[in-house]
Amino acid sequence: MTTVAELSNKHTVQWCPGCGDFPILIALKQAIAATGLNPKDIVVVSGIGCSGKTPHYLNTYGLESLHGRGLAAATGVQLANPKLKVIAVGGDGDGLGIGLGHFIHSCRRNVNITYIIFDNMVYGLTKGQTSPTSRKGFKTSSTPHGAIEHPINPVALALAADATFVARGFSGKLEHLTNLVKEAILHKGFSFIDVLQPCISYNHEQTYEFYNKAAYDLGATKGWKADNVEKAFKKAYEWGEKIPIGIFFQEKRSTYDDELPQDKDVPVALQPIDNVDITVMYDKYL
Ligand SMILES: Cc1ncc(C[n+]2csc(CCOP(=O)(O)OP(=O)(O)O)c2C)c(N)n1
Ligand code: SF4
Repeated sequence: MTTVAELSNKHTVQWCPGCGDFPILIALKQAIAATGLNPKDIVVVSGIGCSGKTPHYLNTYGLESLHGRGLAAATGVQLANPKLKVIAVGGDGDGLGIGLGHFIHSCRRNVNITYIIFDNMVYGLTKGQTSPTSRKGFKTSSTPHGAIEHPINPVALALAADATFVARGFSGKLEHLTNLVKEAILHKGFSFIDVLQPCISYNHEQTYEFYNKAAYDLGATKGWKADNVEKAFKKAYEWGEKIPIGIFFQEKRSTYDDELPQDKDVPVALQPIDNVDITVMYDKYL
């Protein structure tokens, strides 16, 4: 059994004091510990951003890839060795701006990875520009007169792209978030969590106070079942005085690696290569 302490390392965490990234990191550690997974079987892959630093702070395998390419790299790792548990993390700018295509395709392919968006509705690392989830009218250095675009709804987008596990968390509700991450890790297929996360430096609208007032637990709502995509859509658009958090939708479907003939017997990463004569390939292609 892995403990939270064993998942921690000595790297200095470089987030601003009070950043909503901290509770997500704790939730991730607690959830991994609760699943009983061995850290040597886990790979945490990120894009670039404040949130992209997460793999550095965990005692698992990790890869900080390129901005917007976390899911592409994570897919490669998972397909090369489906025995690994791959967790992709990144910001709303990373995953819903430059990386948006990867997000939609990962959902519909049902790649067997967990994907957590640290959704602070702003570009944190580059000092506070408007992101794809910023509210219309949100003033930043890149939109001094207010954002003119309508924001993306990540939960609705994941539902539309046929993800098999779609959830929303809030970094101010640690126990709830830990459970969500644990359920997402245990789900077979693409499990997505949009985590509402205050950026105390560059977003003074979606604060802890804002979410604390509005967030309520969908799972504790009488009669709620996360098995109906139409009902999930309706809930995904509830935003304002009340904001639902929890699992919106979950279903079983074969995963991308289930369908790949190359992965059926021995995964690519585990195939013996000692006796492979690569000079044949050199002669043919070089
Ligand atoms: C290809 C490329 N384009 C742009 C950048 C600059 N860049 C780095 S992080 C970032 C956005 C960060 O915002 P977000 O993804 O929301 O993550 P956060 O920092 O808020 O966690 C940008 C534009 C980059 N590193 N690479
Ligand atoms: S800039 Fe925002 S997201 Fe980045 S570490 Fe600071 S508070 Fe967190």
